[in-house]
Amino acid sequence: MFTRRNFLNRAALGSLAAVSGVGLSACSDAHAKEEKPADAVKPLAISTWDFGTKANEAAWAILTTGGKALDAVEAGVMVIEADPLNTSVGIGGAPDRDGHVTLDACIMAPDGGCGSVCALEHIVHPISVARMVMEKTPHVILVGEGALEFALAQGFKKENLLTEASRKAWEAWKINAKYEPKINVEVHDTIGMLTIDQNGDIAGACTTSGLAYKMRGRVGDSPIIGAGMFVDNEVGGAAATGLGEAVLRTLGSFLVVELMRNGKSPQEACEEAVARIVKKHKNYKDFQVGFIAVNKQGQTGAFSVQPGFNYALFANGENKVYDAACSMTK
Ligand code: SD4
Repeated sequence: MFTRRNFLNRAALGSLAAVSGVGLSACSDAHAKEEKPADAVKPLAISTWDFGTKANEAAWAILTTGGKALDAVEAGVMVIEADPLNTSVGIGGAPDRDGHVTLDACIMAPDGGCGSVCALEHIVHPISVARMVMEKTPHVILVGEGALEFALAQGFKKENLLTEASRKAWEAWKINAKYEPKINVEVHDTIGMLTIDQNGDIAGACTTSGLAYKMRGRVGDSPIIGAGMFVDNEVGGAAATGLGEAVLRTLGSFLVVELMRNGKSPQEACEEAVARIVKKHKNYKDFQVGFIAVNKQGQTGAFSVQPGFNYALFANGENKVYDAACSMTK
């Protein structure tokens, strides 16, 4: 069982391993591959991080009763958006350095339709606004005030997303006001999710409050179609978590899907995308990026730069957390 505490401990171990040059077994062997259920299953839900199990449960309820991948993926990530204790998604998300909680989200349907909101404030469920951008406008992305106006016009309620706990943490951060993204800890916990329904159709979603104490107006990879998430229903889907700037520079999720289109397995594709990021970033040891992927056959993959990334897979009726293999073992 991978609890949050375990996970943070693993992250700490990972840093130790990095310093001492000792590799972590969870990282150097493909632990996940050995324990994962057999491939080619549907329906299926896969989400970034251990809290993804809760999202998977909500998605599973829809998928197993004949629901669509798109409805399942939206319902899944909404569970995490509504959790005030999760400090990196939806309500309770860490604010920017000026104290505004600004949310990024995108969604993609099996027919290639997609919608996104960037830097949306005051709305608990940016993923649902992104879906409405897809379904009710001729556009793909709405940002900031325009996205808020659209959401309010669609009947979403304006709410305060800065919880007391997040406000206190921000006040404490302001004392030194250092912006130092840390590997794996709460500042890096987006939910990216992919679902396959009983028809074999694939949908994806990604939602986050972005990097804690980011500059006002900063948008990460998560709401950018192809960066934080991408689905091609003929091939598969991918989603990213971690330092958005590194994912944006390589258009990571699109890259994973294109690699699968060209014959790589989801696991190989995630590994290659991480290798690209490592190659293009001299400072790769200072940040985390992780990918999850699924292909049309229901095979899954996950890989990250650093130790400590895990993901939740609901397949064959079992909802479990797996450690992802990773690039850095020293
Ligand atoms: C971002 N990718 O805004 C997001 C943050 C994240 O896990 O994924 N954290 O850069």
